[in-house]
Amino acid sequence: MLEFISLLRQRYHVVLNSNPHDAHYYQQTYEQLTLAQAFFRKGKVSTTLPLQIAVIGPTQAGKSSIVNVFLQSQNAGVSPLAGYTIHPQGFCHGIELATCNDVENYFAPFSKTSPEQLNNSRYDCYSLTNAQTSSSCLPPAILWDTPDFDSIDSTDYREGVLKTIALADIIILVVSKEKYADQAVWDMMKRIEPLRQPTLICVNKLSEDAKAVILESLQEKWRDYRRDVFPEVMLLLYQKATQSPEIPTTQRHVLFDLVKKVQREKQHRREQKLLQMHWQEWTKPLRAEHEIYQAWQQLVDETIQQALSDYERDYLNHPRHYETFQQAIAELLLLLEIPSVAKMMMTARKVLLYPLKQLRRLGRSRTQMQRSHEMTVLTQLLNHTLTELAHQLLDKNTQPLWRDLSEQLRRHRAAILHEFNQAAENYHHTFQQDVEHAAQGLYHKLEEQPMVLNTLRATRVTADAAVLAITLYTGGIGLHDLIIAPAMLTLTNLLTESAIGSYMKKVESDLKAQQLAAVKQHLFAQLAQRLHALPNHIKTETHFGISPEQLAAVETTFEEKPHGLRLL
Ligand SMILES: Nc1nc2c(ncn2[C@@H]2O[C@H](COP(=O)(O)OP(=O)(O)OP(=O)(O)O)[C@@H](O)[C@H]2O)c(=O)[nH]1
Ligand SMILES: [Mg+2]
Repeated sequence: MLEFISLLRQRYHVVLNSNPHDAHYYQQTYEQLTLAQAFFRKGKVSTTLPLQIAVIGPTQAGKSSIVNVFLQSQNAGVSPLAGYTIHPQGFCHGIELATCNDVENYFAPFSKTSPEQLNNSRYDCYSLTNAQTSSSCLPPAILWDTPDFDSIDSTDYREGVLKTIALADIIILVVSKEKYADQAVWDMMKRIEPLRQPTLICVNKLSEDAKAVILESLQEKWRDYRRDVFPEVMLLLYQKATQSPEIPTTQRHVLFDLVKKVQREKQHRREQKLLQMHWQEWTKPLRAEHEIYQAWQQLVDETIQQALSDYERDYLNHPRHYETFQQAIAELLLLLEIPSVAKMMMTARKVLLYPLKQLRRLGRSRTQMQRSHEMTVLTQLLNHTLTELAHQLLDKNTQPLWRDLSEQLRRHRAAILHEFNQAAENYHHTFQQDVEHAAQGLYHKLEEQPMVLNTLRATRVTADAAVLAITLYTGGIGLHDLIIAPAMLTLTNLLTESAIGSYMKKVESDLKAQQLAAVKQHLFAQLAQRLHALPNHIKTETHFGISPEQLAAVETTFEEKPHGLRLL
């Protein structure tokens, strides 16, 4: 799951940078994912970590001052300049720094540096040092001072804040009299609720008379944003002389009480809850993308289905355009080896010293060079399919992803045409074997009917048609000329009405079925595959590119379905 969250977060980051108009929405989710990623990372190391306490809050609330008060030291840098602390800074109190290696693993790829070396040229750094004090207000723990999360610049160093929050077992929220009601504060408190950290709210820089009002108002805010119990509050009066807050004597042990509420064993459960809460929202743009891809696949399939029916209508079942079976009859004529034709041709040309069967082979390559009507139909259908898809994409232009698809179709159009024509040539070439096979089938059937065979051989029209067939194979005429030649039409009628008439029909319909299957498999299925894969070429900066399979695979690992139903 951690891997998937990391991937998702990285994809949000990329998309965020290329979609300035939706930046706010993507930024929010990106930050939630930063928190979640960090929280899951904590889950991997939490058993070996010392207790972690994070002091968080808006800028100038007095976070660094409170860190110092709890440590009873001057470790944290305090300043009247807003946004003074910009890196997480941890202080080991009552524990050995040397035992904190897992903190380093947790923060990676952030670098650990000394507090002096932290500077605003790099935000992906933190420091971890020994507090060198022993405070009676603080249990053994790493106490973290954090940057603010509300100033304009804070988005630059937000990751460090979120990482520290996710690491914390206890949260100390520091607000001042001016800032306790700020939206940024409560958005953050709401965001971290699923982490279920015992919390202390410190209200700093208070005046005596404001105490009661602020406490009441805080309670109200908490109720508006959180569903858990209102936590312990520490009201800190504005200290004019020391310029630093003072912990009320009655609350010196408040952190020790909070330690008792830490339940690390519930980490895994909380991770699940966090997922459950946000999963649908985080993956919403992914699903929208998948829907578009699915619609694209469907559009491709429908358009190709239409092209196939057009192929049947415009070629296979077209009375004037369908040539393949006639070609089989031309082949048959050569197999008949009509003596009178052979004699006639022999005197006419030297080349015809060959037996007729060999002549057919000789002529084959020339026939293939001629463009058959079938090939013309197929090319037209492809052009029509691509144009139709382009139009449909233009209609859906509203969504960026559809625009990207449209662009890809435009870019790949020439290559697709080329590949298709190549495949069509191959198909046509290979299919000649089927044509030959059909002719041989007819010939063998005729052999079973010597009467018909002899009549055919002796008929004048057969000889005429055979001459035409030879002319076709030697490149003198095209297939279409052959089909419309009266001798051919008469011969075809003769065969249809002969004893092998019904067999002829069967051969013709079998040939068509084979042809349709071949065109479907070798041309249109390939085309569909090519078009289905078009989204893979879209630039990765503009879309998430996480496949439905990847998403489904990670969802199967949920112990509870994200919408709250228990898996049976
Ligand atoms: N007079 C007085 N000044 C205070 C008190 N608490 C904090 N301050 C001052 O408020 C200013 C900000 O305090 P910090 O502790 O640096 O605040 P912060 O929340 O860490 O601020 P950033 O790191 O900038 O986000 C400093 O100048 C402190 O001296 C107080 O009780 N009395
Ligand atoms: Mg500070």
